[in-house]
Amino acid sequence: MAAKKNQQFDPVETLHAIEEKFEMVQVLNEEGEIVNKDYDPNLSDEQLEELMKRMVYTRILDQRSISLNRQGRLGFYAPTAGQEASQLASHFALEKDDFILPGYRDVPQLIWHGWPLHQAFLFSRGHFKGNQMAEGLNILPPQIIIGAQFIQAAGVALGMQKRKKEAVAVTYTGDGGSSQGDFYEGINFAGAFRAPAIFIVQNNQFAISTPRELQTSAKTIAQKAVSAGIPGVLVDGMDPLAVYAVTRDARERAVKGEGPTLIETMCYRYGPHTMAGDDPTRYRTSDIDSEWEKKDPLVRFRKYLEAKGLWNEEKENEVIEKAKEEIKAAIKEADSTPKQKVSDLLGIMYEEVPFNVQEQLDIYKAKESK
Ligand SMILES: Cc1ncc(C[n+]2csc(CCOP(=O)(O)OP(=O)(O)O)c2C)c(N)n1
Ligand SMILES: [Mg+2]
Repeated sequence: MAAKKNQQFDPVETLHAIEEKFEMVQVLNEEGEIVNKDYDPNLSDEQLEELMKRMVYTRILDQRSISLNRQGRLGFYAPTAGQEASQLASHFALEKDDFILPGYRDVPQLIWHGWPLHQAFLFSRGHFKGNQMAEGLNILPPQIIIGAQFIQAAGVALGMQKRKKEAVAVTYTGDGGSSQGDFYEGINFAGAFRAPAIFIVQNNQFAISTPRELQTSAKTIAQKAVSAGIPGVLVDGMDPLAVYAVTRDARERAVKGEGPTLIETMCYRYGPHTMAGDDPTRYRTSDIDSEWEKKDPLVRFRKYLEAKGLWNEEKENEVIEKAKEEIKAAIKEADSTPKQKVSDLLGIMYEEVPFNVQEQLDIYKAKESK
């Protein structure tokens, strides 16, 4: 073997050494058994049951949203099945004062943070009322521009730091989002200021049809944290206990003033990218689908809770019925919301309406009153 140019430092070896360090954190295996006691967040029985309820509810919400979309009763919708642990167990580690900056697939976290379901439906329909958040509800509407929320999260976190709030800004994007410039700017800026932010990349293996392997040479997305000088964690995103544990740790560090964390949740979306005509069979095989279905977060958590005597069919059916009823009531409420007018859109943009917008507003109001 040829002598190395520099015996002190081998960049290729260093890269491999760093990459090897990013092992995936798992607490609950596919059989629903605890495999890493040290990382077990030791949730109470009530908490375990609550988290299961939220995951079951959200799976039903996803199924109903897909049907409602097919019936033409919803507009934009990005399916969530497969990502329940990644979404809901990370959210479960947060507090009400924490601020969420979601991507378009992150409706479930917003619902559990307090976004009324009928508003989520109005958002899907492009109705302005879907985007008007109640005072004290610390969320932004789902972001459509990939990765943009990472920069905003750095800003929100910095604001919290300046106001000495004991809270964090939490943002979500996908594996594709981590290829955007905004991703790097966001984590770097938050790192530089030690801002209390948690950056979550839900690596569901595809950015629409582009597989993860074609998006970056990096072995993991979590290791990108190293370039920003912040901690990065790779976690089994189909394992609710592991996702909860790493998010809670990240939150603890953030509120202690130790700065942001990047979390990569390894997961999968079972459905299409959105309901706007994507056909996953053109870029994924059914073998890959079934490999991931074996890792299903609901199945493994159900097994775990059943073994503890905390879950059964009756409880599951109760949640399903409740979800169906609430979804029905919410869609009714969305249906009874007056249709939006052009004057509504112009009227909500400014605290003090500029004269040129006022002119247009008057024209539209006159038209609409006819
Ligand atoms: C800046 C920007 N570029 C491109 C798009 C089009 N687009 C919408 S979703 C998407 C893929 C995103 O994939 P990923 O970040 O992995 O999230 P996932 O949909 O898998 O949850 C793209 C490229 C966009 N919305 N914004
Ligand atoms: Mg993706």
